[in-house]
Amino acid sequence: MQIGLIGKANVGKSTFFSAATETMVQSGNFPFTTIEPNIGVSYVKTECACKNLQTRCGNSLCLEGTRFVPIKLIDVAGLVPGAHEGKGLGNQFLTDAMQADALVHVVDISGSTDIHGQPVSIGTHDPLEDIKFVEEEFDLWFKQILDREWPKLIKEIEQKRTKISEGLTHRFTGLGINGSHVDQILNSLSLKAKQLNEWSDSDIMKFLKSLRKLSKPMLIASNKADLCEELDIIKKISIDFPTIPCSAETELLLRKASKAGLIDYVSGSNSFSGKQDVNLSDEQNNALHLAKNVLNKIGVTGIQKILNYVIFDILKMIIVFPVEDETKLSNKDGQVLPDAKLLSSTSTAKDLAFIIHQDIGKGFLHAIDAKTKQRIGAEHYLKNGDIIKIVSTLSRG
Ligand SMILES: Nc1nc2c(ncn2[C@@H]2O[C@H](COP(=O)(O)OP(=O)(O)OP(=O)(O)O)[C@@H](O)[C@H]2O)c(=O)[nH]1
Ligand SMILES: [Mg+2]
Repeated sequence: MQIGLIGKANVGKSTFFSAATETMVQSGNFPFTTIEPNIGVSYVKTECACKNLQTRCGNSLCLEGTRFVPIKLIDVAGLVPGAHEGKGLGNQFLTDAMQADALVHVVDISGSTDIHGQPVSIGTHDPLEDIKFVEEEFDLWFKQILDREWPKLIKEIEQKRTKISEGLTHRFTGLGINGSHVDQILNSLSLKAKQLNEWSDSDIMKFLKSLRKLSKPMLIASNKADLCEELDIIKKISIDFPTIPCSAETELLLRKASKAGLIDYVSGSNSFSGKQDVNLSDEQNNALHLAKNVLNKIGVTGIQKILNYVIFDILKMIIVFPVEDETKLSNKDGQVLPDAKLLSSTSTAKDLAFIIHQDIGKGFLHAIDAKTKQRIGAEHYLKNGDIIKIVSTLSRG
């Protein structure tokens, strides 16, 4: 699973990335600090299956029954109006972003960055403008790709060398779009039976917009919320766009302080605590005081909430714990709940087998639900929190 961080220049994408991945990348209060994409590992936070057991599993990614499951995060260059035509850093940005399964659009909600990414006074830029222009850049870029191919596509269909759905899919496969996305949109817009040369401009734009929304669902990260006097703007945005307020800078500060052993803080918490035996400098005290004020204002820093929302609420993924020994809930080495897999909510036992290993999938016999001890078949749908043993002719080891 990969989540892409996108948005105008200088809104805090790299700060979000550094905070979420604990990998320091360059950030700065000027546009185009990032040119090449940064790729790193972050985590979504969920309940570990050991929460209901007598003892904790002891996995290094489990903290007292809270499990951290890895996901990939990609931080790309900032976008300017006209990027689809190559302005700013051009449309390489768009190609990089399209490698993701979902997008987090980072917006400076405090209105202190203008459309070109230059710092301006708080509240002087309307963040809604950014949301609209970024979506438009994607749509215009999709349109450009399709326009280029349109005459060829019409010819292929006329000569019966391809069908509408196949031909369209082919034009977008490099962008992580598949036949099922295209089919769903053609059906929902009743375009399947309409000849391509009869499609109006409005049909084309509706198709492309819907295709983008379905294949790259987007959440707005209302960043720099710490700078806002009041948060009414977020309510306004949330009427039309799903959004979560956040302060990437505060999350980064808390993670650094926690890593340095100055405070106890778990990402996603609404508080942190100082350590008794640690003396803080005035500067550190001030910074932590400011961080406390931010948490009082927005509840949590929002970084963890955003990643969790994308994975569980937007992409509707589930977590399943594969084990090799269904009584000890362990692998062959005795590690309890050794792995937590992120799966789509329509995954079956056999899908899990293939995700563990191609050979395990090919030799799938049946599976065992370790909680109920019941045998389950290949087509059995898995649910969140399941602990599953796969029985396969080709089981490893
Ligand atoms: N107050 C505040 N400042 C922030 C926050 N997040 C980032 N910043 C600041 O905003 C500026 C830009 O941050 P970056 O992370 O470099 O922004 P970016 O979107 O990656 O910028 P480009 O790579 O140039 O597109 C830096 O000065 C950050 O310290 C936040 O939550 N609150
Ligand atoms: Mg950056």
